[in-house]
Amino acid sequence: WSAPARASTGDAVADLREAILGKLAFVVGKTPASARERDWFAATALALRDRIVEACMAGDQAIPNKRVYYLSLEFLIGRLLSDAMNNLGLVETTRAALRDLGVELGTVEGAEPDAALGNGGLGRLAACFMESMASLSIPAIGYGIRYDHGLFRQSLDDGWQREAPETWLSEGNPWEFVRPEATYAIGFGGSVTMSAVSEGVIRRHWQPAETVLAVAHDVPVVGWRGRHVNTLRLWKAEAEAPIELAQFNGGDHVGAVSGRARAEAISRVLYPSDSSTAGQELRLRQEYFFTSASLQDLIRRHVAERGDVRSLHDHAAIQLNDTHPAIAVPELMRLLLEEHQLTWEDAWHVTTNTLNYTNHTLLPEALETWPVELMERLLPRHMQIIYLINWMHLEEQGKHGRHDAAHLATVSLIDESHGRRVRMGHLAFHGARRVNGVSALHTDLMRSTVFKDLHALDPDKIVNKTNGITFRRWLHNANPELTRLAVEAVGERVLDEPEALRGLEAFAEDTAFVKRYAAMRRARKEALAEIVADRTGIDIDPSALFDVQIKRIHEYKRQLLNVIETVALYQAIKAEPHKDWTPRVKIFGGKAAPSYAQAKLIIKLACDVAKAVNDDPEVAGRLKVVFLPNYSVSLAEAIIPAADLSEQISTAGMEASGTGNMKFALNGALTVGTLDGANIEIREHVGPENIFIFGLDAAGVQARMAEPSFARDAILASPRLAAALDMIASGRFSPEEPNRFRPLTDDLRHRDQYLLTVDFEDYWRAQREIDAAWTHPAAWWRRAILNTARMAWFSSDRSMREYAQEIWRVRVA
Ligand code: DL6
Repeated sequence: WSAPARASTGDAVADLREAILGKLAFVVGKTPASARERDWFAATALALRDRIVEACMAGDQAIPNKRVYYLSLEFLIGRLLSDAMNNLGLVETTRAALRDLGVELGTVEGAEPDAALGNGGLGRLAACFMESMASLSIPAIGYGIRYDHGLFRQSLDDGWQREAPETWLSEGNPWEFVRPEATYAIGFGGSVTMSAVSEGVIRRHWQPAETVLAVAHDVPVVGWRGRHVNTLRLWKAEAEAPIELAQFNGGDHVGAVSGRARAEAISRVLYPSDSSTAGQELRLRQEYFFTSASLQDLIRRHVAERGDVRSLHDHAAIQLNDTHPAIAVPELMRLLLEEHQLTWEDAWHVTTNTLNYTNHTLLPEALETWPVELMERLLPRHMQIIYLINWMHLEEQGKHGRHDAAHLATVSLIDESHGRRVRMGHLAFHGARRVNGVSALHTDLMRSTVFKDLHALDPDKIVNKTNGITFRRWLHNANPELTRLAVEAVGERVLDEPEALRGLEAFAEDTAFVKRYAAMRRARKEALAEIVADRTGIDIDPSALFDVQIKRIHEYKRQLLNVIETVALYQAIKAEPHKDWTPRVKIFGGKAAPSYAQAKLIIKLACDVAKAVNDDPEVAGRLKVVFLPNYSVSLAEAIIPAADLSEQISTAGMEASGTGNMKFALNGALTVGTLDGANIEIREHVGPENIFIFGLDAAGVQARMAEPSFARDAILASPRLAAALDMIASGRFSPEEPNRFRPLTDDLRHRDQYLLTVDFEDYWRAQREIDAAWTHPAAWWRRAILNTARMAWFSSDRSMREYAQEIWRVRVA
């Protein structure tokens, strides 16, 4: 959808056309006749980047009173062309300019590689927040890593996930500006020496053994209607000495560049882990590398603008996106103490009034801890600072009469229970002014579980900030047809004020509107069917119910529950082939961490079930199963507007928030979900009659887990579940390797950590309720429209306003 801010006048089109041609000739070095789609993309992006720079320079050049610095190891930004065109109000102008040149905008958009600099929710949230901050004119800089290779490319080899490197930078990145003047030295290893400054005052100096350079690469982020432009500054690692010439001249050609390879390895690849710790030394190097570069950069800016580093907290709010940048606590202390000679008290005051921390998971396996031995080796000065912070923290407990060893062990920044490890969550918590969870339930669980004791010491520190999504990307760009409908129904202000979507409620039973809404969905389903046929060879019927689960593959997200329900449905259809079954297409997509064997086996099971079901003529026209390979942001943009049903079925208490759930509901898919994460708030907003909730809630999960034989009891109580498990375990879907799926079925029978067996029957019930609801189109569409109408609160503009007011204390225009 193109914002009407700039009309697509002949002049505007001609200007842009000339600008694109100029870039094509003088930057890309091609003629229109020789240009490939990718060249047209580069030329168009460069022409639009000029417009963004113009918008930036036309904007307020005054030094803002306070800036937000968003530190994130991941920014899952996807493609940027449609964002830029949309926010500049230049979609139609660009389309017309390219058409004049004989080029289709769609093919140019398709030639942009996804910048997959993130794994999933956490990274995509950072991207949405950057866009919202620019749209709200909140002065902000995002800091991250410019990975040469983003999240791996997934292919399916007979249903087995294969990983290949992703190469988004292979032809350069037209959006970025390299800023060699913003280069910082980042140290590793070495030793700490002491020197007496005056009597009783000792200064410590870190002498790193190794230094790597961080070089800034800036990507402009333009806000809605081009009103404000922020920067995403991504650091690339470079060696101080690109080559050891003497070594090279001595004949050691490979050894001469090995230092360079070691330095550059830091920004080479995104770690593909999600909701589990990476636990590698290189990962800690990445974390420290980008955190240190970002802190040095923002301090340099602050000192240049304000002179005195002591006022940093008045003019800077730093948000730590999860614990990945938690090393910021000792690093900011070190910089203030050693580079700026602050006293410990002053440095601690500035640090704890500047830093804030967002927690994104309570799963124990995902909470970062680093071995003390590794920290001492890689960051010896930081480890000393952490010891001192911890000593003062524990002393403080004593002053409040808390001497008991058990209490001190739980609040300590060092976990001594299995080897000595630094608890990065505790470190971030202690060094932050505010700590937030990402949905109401998640924040409550933070207070009552992982951070219970720290919370008791400082009850105002934890606040909730429920996640959001940018509607510019997830409604306007991803679903221009629905956006157009909304504009026609409730007016153009819906583009600026998501609350205006509520006006759609009045149309939920308007036959003409409903017809157009349904036609919109049908068109998107036809488009998705083409993609599915193209990528998998499977034909799906757009008139069937499209039931979609797209997200990282993880046991707690319970794709396996969905696959087992598919098997049970398959058996039920075969048992009663003449019954009037609601035709369904089950669509799966998502990547498994390369080392996560169980998750990869779930993908294989989904693919094997798909093969058996799709080949069985007895269920033809009732059930189809698809696993779409290489799930990505741009694939999500194609899938979400085509979905009728959104699967949000994690074990209650385990999904911190979810944001896919919001994208689907905004686009009018009905949710089948548990009372987990933001599903609970979605239910409050869309109304319980417009969402299908099933299963245990978080308290129920905890209670049930305590029962020793819950899985066996649940399987005994559900012949349907038992039969589905037996069918999988029997090798029916893997005749060439009958025991292939035993690791999955055995785990469910004996452990079932995520309570699939317990929730299965209620999930089955909810699914049959959905089957029945699908047979009443008017009521279905009413619910769908009410979902779209009531999702305004989940705009990331709302999230960002709340952060600005309650965490950062930054004024929003
Ligand atoms: O807050 C963004 C996103 C949530 O919506 C998901 O529920 C949550 O799983 C995800 N967390 C992670 C955790 N990774 N680490 N660390 O990605 O955050």
